[in-house]
Amino acid sequence: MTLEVAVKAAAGAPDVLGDCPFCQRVLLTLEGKKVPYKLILINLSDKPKWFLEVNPEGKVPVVKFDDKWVSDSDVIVGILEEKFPEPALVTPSEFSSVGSKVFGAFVTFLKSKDPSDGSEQALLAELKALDEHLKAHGPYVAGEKVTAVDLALAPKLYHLDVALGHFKKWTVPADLTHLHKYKESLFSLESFQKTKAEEKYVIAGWEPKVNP
Ligand SMILES: N[C@@H](CCC(=O)N[C@@H](CS)C(=O)NCC(=O)O)C(=O)O
Repeated sequence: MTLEVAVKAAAGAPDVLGDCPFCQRVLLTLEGKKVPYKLILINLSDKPKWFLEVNPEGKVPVVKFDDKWVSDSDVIVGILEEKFPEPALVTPSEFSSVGSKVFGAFVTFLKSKDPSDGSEQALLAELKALDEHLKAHGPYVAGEKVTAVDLALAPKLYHLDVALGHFKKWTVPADLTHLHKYKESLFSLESFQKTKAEEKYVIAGWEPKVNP
C-alpha cells in the first residue's frame, strides 16, 4: 500500500520538495518505518482546489489514510505508529517534550530586529538545556536509538542552522558539543538527506517572515 502524502513545494519552484519541517518530520517517519509513499507537492502560494476541499485549513502535511485526508504532523505520526508499529519509533513519555521550545525560540530570535530583547539568550538557554540532556542521556534524546522526538527536532535544527547562518551570521556555540554531534548524526542519516529541502529553499521560505 502506497500512502499519498501532500507536502510543501519549494518557494518559487513548485516541482521541487520544499522546506516545511513538519512535512519532513512525516517523511522521516515514513522512511524510518519503510512505508512506501507518493509525494504530492503543494504550492502554498497557489493551493489547488482539491487540496482546500479535503483540507480547508490549507496546511501541509496531509496524508491519505483509508480514503480520508488527515492533517497535522502530530496526528499523522501517531497514526503511522499505530498502523506500522515496526520498527517502533515511540519516544518514552518522560523524554517526549525535550527540545520542544527550541523552534519557537529560534523563530523569535530570527525575526527579532532588537539585539537587546533577550531573544538570543532565550534561544541559547533552550539549546544549552538540550545539550545537557544529550550529555546525560544521549547520543539521541532517548538514548542509543533514534525516536520520534529526534525526527521532529532534526528538521527544526536544520532550519535553525541554515536560517540563522544566512540572516544573522549566527551559529550554535562550539562548546555545545553534544548538540553539535547530535545534529551531525541526524543530518547525515540517509533518510534526512533524501527528505531535506535545499538550503536556498529554506532561506527563500524564511525571507518574507524575516523581512516582511
Ligand atoms: N501543526 C501543524 C503545522 C503545519 C504547518 O504550519 N505547515 C505550514 C508549512 S511549514 C503550512 O502549511 N502553512 C500554510 C500556509 O503557509 O499557507 C503540523 O504539525 O503539521
